[in-house]
Amino acid sequence: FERTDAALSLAHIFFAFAALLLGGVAGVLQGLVRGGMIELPLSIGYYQLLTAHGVLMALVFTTFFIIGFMYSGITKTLGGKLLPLSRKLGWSGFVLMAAGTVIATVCILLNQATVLYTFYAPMKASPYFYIALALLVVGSWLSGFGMFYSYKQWRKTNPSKLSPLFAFMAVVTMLMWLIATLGVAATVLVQFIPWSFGWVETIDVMVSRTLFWYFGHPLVYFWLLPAYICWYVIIPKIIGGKIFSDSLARLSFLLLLLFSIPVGFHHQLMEPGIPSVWKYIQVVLTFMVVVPSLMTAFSLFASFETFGRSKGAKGLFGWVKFLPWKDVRFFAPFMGMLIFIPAGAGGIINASNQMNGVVHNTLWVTGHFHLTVATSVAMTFFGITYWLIPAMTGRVLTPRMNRLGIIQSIIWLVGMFFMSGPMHAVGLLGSPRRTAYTTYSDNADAVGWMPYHVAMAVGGMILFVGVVLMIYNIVAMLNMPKGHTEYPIGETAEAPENTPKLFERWSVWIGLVIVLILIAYAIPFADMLQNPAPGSKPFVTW
Ligand code: HAS
Repeated sequence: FERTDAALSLAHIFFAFAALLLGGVAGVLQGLVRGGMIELPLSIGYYQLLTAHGVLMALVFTTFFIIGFMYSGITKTLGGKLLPLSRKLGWSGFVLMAAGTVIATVCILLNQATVLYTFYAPMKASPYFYIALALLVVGSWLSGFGMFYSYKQWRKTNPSKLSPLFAFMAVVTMLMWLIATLGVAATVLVQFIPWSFGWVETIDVMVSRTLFWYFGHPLVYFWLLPAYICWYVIIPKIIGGKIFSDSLARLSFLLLLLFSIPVGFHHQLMEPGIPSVWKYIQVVLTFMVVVPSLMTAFSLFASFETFGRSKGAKGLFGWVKFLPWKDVRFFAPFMGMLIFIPAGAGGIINASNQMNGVVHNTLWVTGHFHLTVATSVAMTFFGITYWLIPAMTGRVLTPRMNRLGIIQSIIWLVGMFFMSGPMHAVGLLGSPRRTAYTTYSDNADAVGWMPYHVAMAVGGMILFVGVVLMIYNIVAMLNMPKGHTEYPIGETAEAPENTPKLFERWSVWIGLVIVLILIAYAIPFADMLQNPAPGSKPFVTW
């Protein structure tokens, strides 16, 4: 890697981990407050901390890490050097996103944006918070354009070749992000900014929630897809095996692109104002988006098993013992995969209309996303960090750092077990999410929830140790001995030439995404614009 290219990715990664640290402090404190274990000084509020925790960890840590990681992979696989325009776009994106993060964080710390990370109307923040969010989104678009540009130029100079799998997957991820963020950009620019400046008096809550969730569900796949890039492309190389199938990997990403957007209503199943038939259609599409994840599970099992058998493994699970358990680059992401099995099952429960009635707005949902994004995705990102930083800084991971990495991963797993387990259980007992410490005037049920909340807080403290150790490890990695660290990119078992050319006909895939979005959203959204919720004025009349 050239220094300037490495600097771009590293800037993103370091910024991401700074956000993780700040978000972690806010996270552990809000957990202790909720469990009734501490009271906050200086009139700092529970919801203020919860907002800081959600925004910094779920939105900032992820976005910065993902862009830094994908830029590094684009550089590596598309010629080893970034094109000047891509580099410029990458840095401009970084500056805008960093500015947005700083402004948003200041607003939250000043208690001017205590609206949680979903910033649902009619909770109102300072207009500067929404402007900051817009900067974050526009910055990420610039980075996306930088990646598209590199990919397009590569294809121009290699017209007959199939693009590298990593680059293809990064393009799908950023395409999905671009299409999805149009929803959040629309609600921020057209609704929240004018309303928070006082230029208009009211805000249509139903429209804003719908635009938010049009973005909000693909947002979770924006977190997941880079983890899948690691699982598909990087992990086979680390274990010494091969990618099971290039076509299957590409097809699963294309299916994720198609089905991850037109499903936002599964977050709104309990909301009035959306006719059941549209909820039903989007639930069906939600079950479609599960398919590429099942394909991913199949492909991973196939990669592991093929590798194990090539080493002489026998029996159904004999291959397990041939995996490199002592290598943190494998161990951390693998634990993420393992946890994704129950995490994904939880998602399928959420998506089922009747069961959603049981779990919606309870701590179960918080448990679900601490397994998905905060375990499967975060642990994969940690695993990536243990080779990405050495590869970018020209250093080699020492056995001691490797051990510390494994210890950090185990701490994370134990912390999540204590936190996410009780969240799921107490959610089923009815404990609501996003609620400060209360016993509801010593109501017996609410008092019964308290031991679970204390267990969650204990989990939060263990996780905080995990965050601190991760930060220590990152700093320590900068002082490791100089040397070459491989950027692990796997090879496919079968010749990638067999992959259908259709997979890179973007007009077809973008066209299909638009059709699916129109089927799922056009009529209910137009209906919403004309027939507002009671108390709201029509958004438009025609
Ligand atoms: Fe979700 C709520 C449905 C996946 C994140 N989700 C949330 C929220 C977040 C979130 C943040 O339908 C809360 C939003 C808020 O604040 O209100 N979710 C799903 C479904 C899936 C799903 C159907 N979610 C995710 C992922 C996330 C994420 C991924 C982050 C990264 N989710 C919902 C619904 C709600 C929801 C409702 C709304 C709830 C409500 O009422 O508010 C699916 O995509 C899951 C599919 C996954 C699988 C698992 C495949 C397993 C694999 C691993 C293989 C392992 C190997 C290793 C190979 C089918 C790929 C094994 C080795 C051995 C040795 C055994």
